[in-house]
Amino acid sequence: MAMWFPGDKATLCKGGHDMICRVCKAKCVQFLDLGKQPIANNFLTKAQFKDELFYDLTIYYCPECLTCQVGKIPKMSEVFNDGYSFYTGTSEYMTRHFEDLALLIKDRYTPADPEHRPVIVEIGANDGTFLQHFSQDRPLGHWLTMGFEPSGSVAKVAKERGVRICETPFEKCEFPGIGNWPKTDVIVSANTFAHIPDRLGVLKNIKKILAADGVWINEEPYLGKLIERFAFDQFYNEHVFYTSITSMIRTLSMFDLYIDSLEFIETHGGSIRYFIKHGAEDTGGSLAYVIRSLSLTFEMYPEDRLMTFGDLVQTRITTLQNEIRNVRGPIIGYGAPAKMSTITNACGFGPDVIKKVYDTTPSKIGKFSPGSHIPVVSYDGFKKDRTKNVFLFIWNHKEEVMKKEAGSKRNWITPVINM
Ligand code: DWN
Ligand code: SAH
Ligand code: ZN
Repeated sequence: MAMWFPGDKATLCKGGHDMICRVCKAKCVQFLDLGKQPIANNFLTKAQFKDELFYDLTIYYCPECLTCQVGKIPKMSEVFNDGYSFYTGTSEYMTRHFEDLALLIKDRYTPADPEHRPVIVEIGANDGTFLQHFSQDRPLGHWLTMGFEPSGSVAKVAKERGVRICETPFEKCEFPGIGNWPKTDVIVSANTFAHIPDRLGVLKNIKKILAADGVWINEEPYLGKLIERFAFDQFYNEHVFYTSITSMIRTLSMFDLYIDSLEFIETHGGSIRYFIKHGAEDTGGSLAYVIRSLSLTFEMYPEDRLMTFGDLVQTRITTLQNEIRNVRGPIIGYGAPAKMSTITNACGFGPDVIKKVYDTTPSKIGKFSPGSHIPVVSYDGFKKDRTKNVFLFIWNHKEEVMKKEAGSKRNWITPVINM
């Protein structure tokens, strides 16, 4: 049975040394406990309430490689399967983002030698929003492609879009198990490297298939932005790792990989796009200098900062509970992302607090949010619903939402700050 008692589950428990780093095997230190949480993307029917799985959502950092990571997590097959409910294509902004990335790859990485057929692999291809630009009837159709996607629900949509999919988890694939897979010119992973507990397995396979002069483009939310915005809703079971530039440098160097360049991007609440290559950075190079300086400026004293951050998140939860308590009149939700699971369960917001949440994903509509059991209803009814107070769970899509809802007079409530 779900528990909705504010504060009950968000008790502070710090300083434990009972977890081994998934990257470098050092002892990790806990800096945040977000209590019992359900599987974040597991939107469920009423009949499924009684069998719902909960786990303890605790967040650690590693004092050696500085990688932040969750403690215990459910089995991968309980998370990424035929019922997986996040579809990249639900956001127009993200759809354009991935189209732009395909164009960037075309411009920068089309081989000079017309005889060489370029090869691209995507890890976490989801519904094919990105790789569809490389399917046969498209201008980039001459690229040889493979998308790795273990979640059957989204893989099906990718295949319907003409994308070649391998449903084996990337790190488990035995190359050349999928035929004599050639060396890969470009590997793309967006919001996926941080999802795979066997980080070393991923890196091992990347080393195996990446061409000597190939590039691995990896995008993921940036820990620095998460801290700045108090975006504690980014903590949930799917997000196993929370990366800083420093931790990325240390992890990659274990595999003789390095960050050739990086870009700060706006997606998913503030992310970094890393361009990673074989070898070691040129420590005398100007770019390496900039990257090191960035990590030193933003990521100094990570231990102190993370412990303090853990405390501040607890305060933030209390503030959010008070803010919601003081709202006059009913509240409805906008968007039902995985992040809503962490917020509603950490703050104790059930349907008594947020009556329902409007969303565009067909497989979520008619179901209930994990743990907090708020009904998810079709976005089609949103405009007719005159409720003034709207909790914007998809704050990371604010620009897109505000464009869509321009002119609608609402009191928008966002859970993050410093936007
Ligand atoms: O890392 C991850 C990112 C890439 O996507 C995954 N672990 C899971 C997922 O995170 P999320 O669920 O927090 O994603 P979003 O993109 O913040 O939320 C998507 C949800 O919002 C979907 O259910 C669709 C819905 N939506 C909507 O109802 N109206 C989205 C948009 C843009 C809208 O206008
Ligand atoms: N790249 C997309 C999807 C991100 S969600 C985007 O940025 O929108 C994470 C995706 O990674 C899910 O579709 C999930 O099924 C997939 N995934 C999870 N574990 C994986 C693994 N071990 N190998 C490959 N893909 C994986
Ligand atoms: Zn470590």
